[in-house]
Amino acid sequence: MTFEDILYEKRDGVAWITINRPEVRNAFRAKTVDEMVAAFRGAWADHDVGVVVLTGAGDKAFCSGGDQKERGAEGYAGSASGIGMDVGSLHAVIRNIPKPVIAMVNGYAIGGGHVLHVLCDLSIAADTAIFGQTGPRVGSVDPGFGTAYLARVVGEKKAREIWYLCRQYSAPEALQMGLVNKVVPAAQLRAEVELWCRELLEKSPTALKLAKYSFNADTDSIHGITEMGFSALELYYQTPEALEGRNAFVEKRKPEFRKKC
Ligand code: 2NE
Repeated sequence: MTFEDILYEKRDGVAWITINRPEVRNAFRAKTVDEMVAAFRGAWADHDVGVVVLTGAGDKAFCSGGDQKERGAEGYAGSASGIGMDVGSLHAVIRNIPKPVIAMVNGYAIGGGHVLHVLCDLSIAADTAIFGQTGPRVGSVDPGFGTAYLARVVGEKKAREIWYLCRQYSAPEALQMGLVNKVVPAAQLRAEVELWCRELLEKSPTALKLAKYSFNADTDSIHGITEMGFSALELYYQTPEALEGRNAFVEKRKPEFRKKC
C-alpha cells in the first residue's frame, strides 16, 4: 500500500502505521484519516500481521489531532459529509481490528491525537511524550470515545479535568494515572515496542481476538454517543464561537469565546 500522509510498513508480523506530517506535529486532515482507515483495514485482512503499531514521524509528535488549518465553518476540508473527516471510522477500526494495536507515543499526543492513543489497546511512551486534550480551547470536542472512554481509562474526575482544563501532562504523570502502560527513555522506545510486539506474537491470535472483543463489548455502547456527538459537532463548527477557537489557534492568539457567545 502506498500513501501520501502516512507510511505503512510490514515487518516480522507487525504492521507499522506512521502519520507522516511532522511539519504540523502530525496533525491529521481528511486524507490522513482515510489513509489510516485503509491501512488498518489492510492490516486486518493480512494474515501475516499479528500486531499493529501506530506512531508519528519524527521525534516531536505522535499526533496533534485535527489539522486546524484545514478546518472552516463546513468542518474539515476534503470530504463531503459530517465534520468533513471520517474520524468515527478511524476510531471504530482501531477498536474493532481483531489484533492488538500499540500506540508508540514518541512526542505530543494532543487533541484528536490523544484520543487515538487512548483507543489503542496499549500505549508505550517516550519519557519526552506530552499528553492532553485541547478541544474547548480550539472550539471543538471529540465526543463519545474521546470523552466517555477516556473516563473508563483514568476515571471520571480525571477525564473531566483533562477535557475541561486542556492542560498538558508529562509521561510520568500519564503513567501514574494509568493512561499509558510503560514509559521508557526516548532512545529506547522502538526497542521496547518491538519487545512487546514479540511477546504478543507468541500468544494465540484467536485468544487475543476474543479477549479484545470481550473488553470492547463493555464499552461498545459509546459508539452511539460518538455518532450523536459528531452530528452535534457538525452544527457547532458552524458557529462563531467554534470558529473563534480555530481562528485563535491559527492566528497564534488567545481565544475570546465570551465575546462570540
Ligand atoms: C501540539 C502542540 C502542543 C505542539 O506545540 P509546539 O510549540 O511544539 O509546536 P507549534 O509551534 O505549536 O507547532 C508547529 C507547527 O505545527 C502546526 C503549528 O501551527 C505550527 O505551524 P507553523 O507556525 O510552523 O506554520 N500545528 C501543530 N498542531 C497543529 C494542528 N492540530 N493543526 C494545524 N497545524 C498544527 C501545539 O502545536 C498544539 O497545541 N497544536 C494544536 C493541537 C490541537 O488543538 N489539535 C486539534 C484538536 S481538535 C481535534 O483534534 C478533533 C476534534 O476535536 C474532533 C474531531 C477530530 C479531531
